[in-house]
Amino acid sequence: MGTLGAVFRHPDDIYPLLKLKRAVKNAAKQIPPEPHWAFCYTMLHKVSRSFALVIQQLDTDLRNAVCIFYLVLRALDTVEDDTSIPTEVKVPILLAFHSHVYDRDWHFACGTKDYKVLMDQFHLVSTAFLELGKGYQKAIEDITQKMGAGMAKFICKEVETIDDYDEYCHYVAGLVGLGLSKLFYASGKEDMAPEDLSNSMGLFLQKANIIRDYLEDINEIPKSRMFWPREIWSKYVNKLEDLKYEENSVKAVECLNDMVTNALTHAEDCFKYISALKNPAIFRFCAIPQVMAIGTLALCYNNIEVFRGVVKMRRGLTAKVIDRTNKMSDVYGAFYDFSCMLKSKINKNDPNATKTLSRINAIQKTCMDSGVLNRRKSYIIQNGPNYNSTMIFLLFIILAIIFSYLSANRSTN
Ligand code: IN0
Repeated sequence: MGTLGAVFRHPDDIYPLLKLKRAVKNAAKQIPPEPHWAFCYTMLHKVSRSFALVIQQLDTDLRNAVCIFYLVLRALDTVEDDTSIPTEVKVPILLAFHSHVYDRDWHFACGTKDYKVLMDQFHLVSTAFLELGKGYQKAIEDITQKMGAGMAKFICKEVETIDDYDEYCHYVAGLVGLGLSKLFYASGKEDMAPEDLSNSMGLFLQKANIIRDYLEDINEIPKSRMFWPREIWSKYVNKLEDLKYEENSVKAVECLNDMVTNALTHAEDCFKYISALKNPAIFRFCAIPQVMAIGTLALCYNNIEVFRGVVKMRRGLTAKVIDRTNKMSDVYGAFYDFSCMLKSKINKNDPNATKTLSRINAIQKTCMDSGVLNRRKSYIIQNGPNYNSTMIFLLFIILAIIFSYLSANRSTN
């Protein structure tokens, strides 16, 4: 279904989509004048479209630190992801990456498209990094060192057990949570969050990504990337790649549901982390990706399309999440809605149905016990368009025609 089709099916996406478009346009105008900062913010917008907007809403000092942290991590990721770099070249780079950020002359060409530009111009990221406060620099260096070492460890090691899976996700995402908590603390705006909660924030996001990206990762050329743990997939197939073949559809969906059930264990730590945040901009920055993650898990659950193509939340729904995630009641509301959607897809014959149901019930209980689940606009997709919203959509079209007619007349007079 194309973008226009999606908009017709969900006319109430229009307003948040327009708002998001306007925010993207405004953000483009706010790019700083200094060439190294201009490069960093332009790059940030290229590699993470909607997330960059949320970063942009943080106060200047912290915003610069998060922007650089994000780009350093993306660069490290580009080295890890580039399957054409031989292991004996890759490992030393990963291990020393934390010191390269201090070196304006360091350079390593790899990656493709925007990531190639990021790597080619990495000296501009280093220049900006060196202008950050020492507390921010130390936090970024420390996390980059630990993450590089963790990535190097997993270059030659497969994700066998669920413990390995949690360990790998800790290196590539849990540490990001720890690093961000350090940056928030260094900004003086937040208390230091407990390490286990910061870790869970990253694990919840990364597990949703790993589930969603199965096909892209398995089809990676020249070599598949495999992050689903053998301990889970071996209950269903002999080889991880077998999940993508049509004859294994039933087993594939059961395995997928097992993976989603595993990811759900982190949701409650995420509530604890987010509910302790005090600064509204930091709150949105942390809460929006988590709401997107539960939305992605709900969309992927029991969905064979994960093994056939790209399963992504529609742009309009992303725009709604960005527009509506402002306080804790919005987070509980969104988690409640998306877990209802997931719950409605549980098939009692699924081998993990009971476990999934009990995790969803626990999440819903926390949302209800919060006492703040209020009357709100639901995220759950209705069958067929909402006619109230259709009327608004039609009215909008009529107003747009009148408006363009009036402005055309004004310019001819
Ligand atoms: C992130 C995380 C992120 C944000 C806020 C709090 C976090 C706490 C712990 C761990 C990570 C946290 O969010 C981004 C979101 C993102 O980039 N979204 C993309 C969409 C997409 O599909 O890629 C976008 O374009 O909008 C995130 O996914 N990661 C990330 C990386 C660096 C930083 Cl500083 C924060 C990546 C990952 C691997 C999940 C940690």
